[in-house]
Amino acid sequence: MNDTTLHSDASKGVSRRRFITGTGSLLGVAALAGPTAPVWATPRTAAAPIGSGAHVPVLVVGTGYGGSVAALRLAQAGTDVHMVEMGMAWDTPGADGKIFANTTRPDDRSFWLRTRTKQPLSNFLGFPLDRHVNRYTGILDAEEFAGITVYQGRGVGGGSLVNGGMAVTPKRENFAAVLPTVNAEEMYRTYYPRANADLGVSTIDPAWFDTVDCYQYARVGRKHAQRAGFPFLFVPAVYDWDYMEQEAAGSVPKSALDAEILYGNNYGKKSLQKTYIERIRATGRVTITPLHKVTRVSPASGGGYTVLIDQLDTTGRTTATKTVTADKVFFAAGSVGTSKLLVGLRATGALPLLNDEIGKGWGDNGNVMCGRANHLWDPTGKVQSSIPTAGIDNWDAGGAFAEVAPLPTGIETWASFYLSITKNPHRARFTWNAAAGRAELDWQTAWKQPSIDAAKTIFDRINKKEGTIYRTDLFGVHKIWGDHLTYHPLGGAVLDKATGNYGRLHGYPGLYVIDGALIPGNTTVNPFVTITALAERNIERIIAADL
Ligand code: FAE
Repeated sequence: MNDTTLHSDASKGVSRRRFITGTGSLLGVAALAGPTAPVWATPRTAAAPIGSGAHVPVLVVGTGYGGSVAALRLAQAGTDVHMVEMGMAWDTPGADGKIFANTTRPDDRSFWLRTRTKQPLSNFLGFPLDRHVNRYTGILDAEEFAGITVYQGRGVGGGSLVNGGMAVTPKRENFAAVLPTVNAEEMYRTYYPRANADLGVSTIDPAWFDTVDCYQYARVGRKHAQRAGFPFLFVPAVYDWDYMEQEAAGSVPKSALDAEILYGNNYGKKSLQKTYIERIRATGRVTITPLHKVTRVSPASGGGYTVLIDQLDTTGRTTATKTVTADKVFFAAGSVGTSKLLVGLRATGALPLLNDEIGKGWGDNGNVMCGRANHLWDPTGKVQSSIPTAGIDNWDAGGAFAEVAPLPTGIETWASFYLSITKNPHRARFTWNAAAGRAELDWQTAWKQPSIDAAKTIFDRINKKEGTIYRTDLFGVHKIWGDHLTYHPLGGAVLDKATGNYGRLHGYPGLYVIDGALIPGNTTVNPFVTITALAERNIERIIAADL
């Protein structure tokens, strides 16, 4: 089915407005309603939030993948660690009984300090989907820079709270191009297996995949890929598949099968809260302070570092500023968070010896999205699991790896939807704007063209083979490509350039980068397994040599 037939369907009784409202919408068609009353509880704070004047052996900035690996291994090695996280704890159900909001019904919990949602899929059938929300320290940050919106998770668990859980190890032959100074043999023998095991990565049972309604969309994606001659693969994930089978059987509360993804997942996904952070808590050596944002790190007169931390309330207002000292500081604020902090600290004189590589080498992992309009005889299913399991690999021939993504609207859309990771050569740089007092990124929207070209090597061929066309209603009016965003920010403090070969920042013993900022802009696949594996490699060396 193409757009024309969709519209003519609408004219045959299902009005366009009713059709859209019926979608419920991933797509936030709740947009048609006004703001909802708050449905969440006051977030808990840490049992013992960090206090002004405290001295800690190790302070970790951020609680995503890099930060969680560092904290766990340091604690296991006998070091006390304090983790500081600007987002909320996400451990308290709201009045609706759920910790996290549903993707189809965004509320104040959904976005970081916005008064209007900014959903990645901004439109459906030409209707804009965004809606008013109250400003709140919600879970998904849509951070806007000049040429790109960068989506990031906010809260204890970082991006693991909001991501699709696709846990992909890059092909070994591609790894050398990503991180040429890292010993690939060691990574594939030790650190990738460790990361996969400790993240709880596994692959769907292919027999179940072949029969269950909620993966019809992925089976259609497989059929189209294979008929066009592309290699299809199952993509591993961090979801509890037994739980999903029970969801499908109707015996447990639904999560993946209730369209939960972008704003958190209430049950089956193994976010860091259920893996690394659970083990971190079990060590008894780590304190986690949410709703606290690190703003400055500078050498302390008696050795170590002075760290300034703003305590935030849930409107994002600073309610106190704390000063602590730490012997060692790990920057794990994510590619954007770490890069912004470091360029600011260098420019404002807090850490003037940081080198000229700080802020450079930032990329979007070549992310670009698109939808295809299928024929009427190729439905993709009303109920779609929010956890993708299928990929189309055309990296070697066309520079694109596409995931067959869900469009869990609750009604049949006849749409196939894809997020492609592509070989995009462009790299941007963070710089400090002294007048505005903030870091800026010089990415240009036009730099997505190589990504579009790469994605077209897959989807032009599939469309030709199937006699189908691209959807033009998902990212605006008559706009095919979702080329304004990324889910996968990488780089800004690149390994062996801004840091040594294990993440030590030049000029400042005891300061480390241990997150996605180390990776130079692209991983050839979804990034969190590589971020975790690299952090495992680096922290092992740092513990052995520096502690
Ligand atoms: P990250 O997980 O972003 O953690 C950084 C933490 O630091 C965050 O919790 C911040 O709130 C916190 N922070 C930042 N600044 C400060 C500060 N100044 N003070 C205190 N705290 C601070 O970093 N990747 C995949 O591999 N597979 C997927 O399926 C996938 N899907 C995605 C879907 C979405 C919608 C999004 C947004 C991302 C997705 N990703 C996916 C990307 C993945 O989540 C991301 O690469 C990692 O989370 C990055 O890990 P880091 O440890 O670098």
